[in-house]
Amino acid sequence: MTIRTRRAVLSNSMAVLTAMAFGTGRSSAAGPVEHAVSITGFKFVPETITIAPGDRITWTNNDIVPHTATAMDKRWDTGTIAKGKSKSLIVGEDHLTEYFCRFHPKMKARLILR
Ligand SMILES: [Cu+2]
Repeated sequence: MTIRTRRAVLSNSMAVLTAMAFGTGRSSAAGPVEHAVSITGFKFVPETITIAPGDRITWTNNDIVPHTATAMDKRWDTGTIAKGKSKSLIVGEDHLTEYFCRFHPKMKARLILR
C-alpha cells in the first residue's frame, strides 16, 4: 500500500483502472476487501465502515442529485458522483478519516481502521 501513489488512489476512472491492475498482482493472503457505500436520501449508508489500507470502497449514488465523498482534510475526493453512478478508491494509510459531501456538507460519514 505504501508504494501506491496518491494519483493512483484518486478516483477518476483512469486511476481506478490503475488501482485494479495493481490489485491483480497482489499476493497477500487475506487480500483487500471490497466495501460498498450507498448514497441514499442525502446519507451515506452505512455511515461508518471499518477498513484496512488496500481495501477498495465504492460509493454508489442512488439519489437524483450529484454528490461527492470527500475527506474532511481533503486528502482524497471521489469527485462528483452523478445520479446512478459509482466511484471507487483504494484506501491508503492516510485515508482513515471522516468524510463529507462537498455539495451537502451536512452529509458526513467515517472510515475507521479495522
Ligand atoms: Cu451531496
